[in-house]
Formats: sequence, C-alpha cells, structure tokens
Amino acid sequence: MRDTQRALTVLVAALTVLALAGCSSSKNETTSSGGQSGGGVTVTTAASGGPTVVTVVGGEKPDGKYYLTATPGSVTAGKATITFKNVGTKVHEVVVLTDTPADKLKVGANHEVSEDASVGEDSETDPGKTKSTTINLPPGNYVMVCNIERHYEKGMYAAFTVS
Ligand SMILES: [Cu+2]
Repeated sequence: MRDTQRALTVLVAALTVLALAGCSSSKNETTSSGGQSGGGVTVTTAASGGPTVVTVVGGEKPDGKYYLTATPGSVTAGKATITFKNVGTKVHEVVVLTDTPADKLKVGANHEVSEDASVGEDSETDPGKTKSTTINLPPGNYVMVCNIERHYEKGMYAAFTVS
C-alpha cells in the first residue's frame, strides 16, 4: 500500500511540473490575445487562434532530384508559422516568394532564383534540423523554394496558395 501511495505522489508531482511547463510556454504564444478569464491553465494552439502552422519538408530523392513539400498547401490569409524540416543529407532552406508559377521561375547564371519577391524564409538549415518563422501572408499565389545553388533546378520548390 505504501508503494502505491509513493507512486501516486510521484505521479502528481510529475503532472504539476508538466502543467507549470505548459503554462510558461503558452505565455510566449499568447502575447497578442486577450486570454481567457476565470483562471486555470490556458494553452493556446494553432486551432484556438494562434498562427496557422505550415510544415515544409525538404530533402533529396534517390534519383538525384530534390524535393520540397508544404502541408497544407493552401491556407487562409493571416499569420502563418512556416516550419521547415530538413530531412535530407545536405543543407537546405525555404524562401517564400510571391513569384509564380512555381515551376517557371527565372534562374540566374548563379543557378539561384531572385529573392526580390521574398516575404520570409527559414534560411540555411542543417540536415536533420528544423527552423521556423512566422510571417503575415496576404491572399495570393506563392512559391516556396530552396534557393541554394542548383536546388531549385533539381526540383526543390512547392506551390503555395493563400486565400
Ligand atoms: Cu536545398
């Protein structure tokens, strides 16, 4: 019986730590919201008013091509957190451009595309690493590219729509 009580005490302590950790991390994400009255722990997620989360995954394929995927590929206008996961073995990045169409961007002599139309980016990200940026996106057609030399030419881009 004593062992059970001790186990329960440990469990309650662990849950308290988790609740405190959740509380402090949610504070960073709720700076612009009014918050809820009535006490208790308020956890803000993308589903309850935070930025829309777009997960971008990029890497290399066995055939020598590179790829970039954005999920979801279409969001509503407003703040969006663009989280880039580099699942490849080379350094990659994501630049969000208003240039379109996605597969017809002009490639310069340096084998990169112009970033004049950039609205934000997760710059050079090491293999296995993740970077995030939160940007405000007006409605329009966008393209996400990895603008490291020759990567766009190898297929590292994804069309993206904001409505
Ligand atoms: Cu790349």
